[in-house]
Amino acid sequence: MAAVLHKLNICKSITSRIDVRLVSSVHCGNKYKCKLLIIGGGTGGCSVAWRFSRKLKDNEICVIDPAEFHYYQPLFTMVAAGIKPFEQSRRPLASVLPPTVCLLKDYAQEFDPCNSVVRMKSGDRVYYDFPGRCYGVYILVDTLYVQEVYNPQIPGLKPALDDPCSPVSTIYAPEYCAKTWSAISRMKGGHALFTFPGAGAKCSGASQKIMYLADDYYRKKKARDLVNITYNTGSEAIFGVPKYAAALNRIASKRNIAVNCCCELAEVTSHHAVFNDPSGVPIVLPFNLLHVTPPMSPPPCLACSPLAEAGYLDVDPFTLRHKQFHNVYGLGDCTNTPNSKTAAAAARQSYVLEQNLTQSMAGREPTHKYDGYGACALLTSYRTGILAEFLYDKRPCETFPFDQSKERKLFYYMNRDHFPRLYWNKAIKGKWDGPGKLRRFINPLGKKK
Ligand code: UQ1
Repeated sequence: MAAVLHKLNICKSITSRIDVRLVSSVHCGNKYKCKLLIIGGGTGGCSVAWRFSRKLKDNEICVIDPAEFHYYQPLFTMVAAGIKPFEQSRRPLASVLPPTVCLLKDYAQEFDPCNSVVRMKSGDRVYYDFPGRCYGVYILVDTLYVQEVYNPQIPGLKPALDDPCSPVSTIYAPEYCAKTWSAISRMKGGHALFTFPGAGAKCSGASQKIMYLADDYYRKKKARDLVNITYNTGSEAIFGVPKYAAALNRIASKRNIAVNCCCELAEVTSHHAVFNDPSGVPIVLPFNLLHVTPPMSPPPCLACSPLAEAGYLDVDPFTLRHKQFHNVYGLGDCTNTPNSKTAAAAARQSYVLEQNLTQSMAGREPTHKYDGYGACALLTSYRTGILAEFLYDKRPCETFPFDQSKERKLFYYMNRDHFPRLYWNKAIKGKWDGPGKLRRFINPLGKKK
């Protein structure tokens, strides 16, 4: 038994209770059973683990995730702008999960939803079913991985990211965000290119934040005249919500930043980036600094499984229940819900999911509806920011009774100081249902901006 536990590197705080889960250990691997199986300890996974740790008995929840650390990803931009140290962006994964869950440090490899079992890389299996009881079992998958890091698609990009001397970096992976700061602070002049893909990426706000901060950095250094800044996005607009797109276009033009839409990064060479225009014609641009938002996708084990539709976990966009397998729910980055993939979205989804899953566990139909809420606090300089909040239909849904698309100092400080605290203390602990209550309190009449 000790050897088995050692092999799995199970969270130490729960090892005394693990024998409840380990139902057999045979030559083809160990078998575990649980009531709630969570795949991925991201924002959604941790939040749901905490929410159900208050409802289920000890040892009824299993989390599969091989990661050593949990990252607060919005902080990567601040690391890349020299505002915060990298260490503040992460905590050991085991420390941000409830002590009563069983953390299996392994990779989910094969989903078999017909038999309610997930096989892991080690060959061990987790059955999310207790025979003879009717509450069934639920899994959530919570991850969106940066393709270029694990499965390079853009020729030349991965070697450039890995070359410590190249000025190519990304804030979308912990490995490279500190490199962004050294590339920005080292560049003395020339072309600074920032990219965003047409499909398959988290919120586009982060890719712009770092650009506005770089712009401000060069202004402060009195070097802005020596730098050309360009934002090339494969999307049709700078931001998905028209109200904020208009504001961001104004900010970009005021700062002398060129914005090109429908311009997709196709290749990286040592001093040039190749883009495809809408008709597929290559455009070759020189760069002295290249910040890339690599295309992202759910991991292949999910994409190739019966749970996926076009690569993503196929859930109802409102109830978050799987369309076919009703004992499966999903939230976070891996689902095919058409919301912006942000921490704020996952936090709100975790509330809806908790309500619906609780109803399912009681044998009732889920009735709560996720409205697509997402938020992005966009730093626009070292003193200002805007706060985008919106729903599925691209309709703004602002918390404050004033226009949040205007640059304000308040949003800079909230992003720098308040949101990290909200995240670590409330959101991942399943104690934050979104800003709805706050909105009703400070803007009771729902005044339109
Ligand atoms: C939010 O709810 C959230 O989730 C925890 C974030 O991630 C840290 C955010 O960045 C934002 C902006 C929100 C929305 C919260 C308020 C108070 C408007």
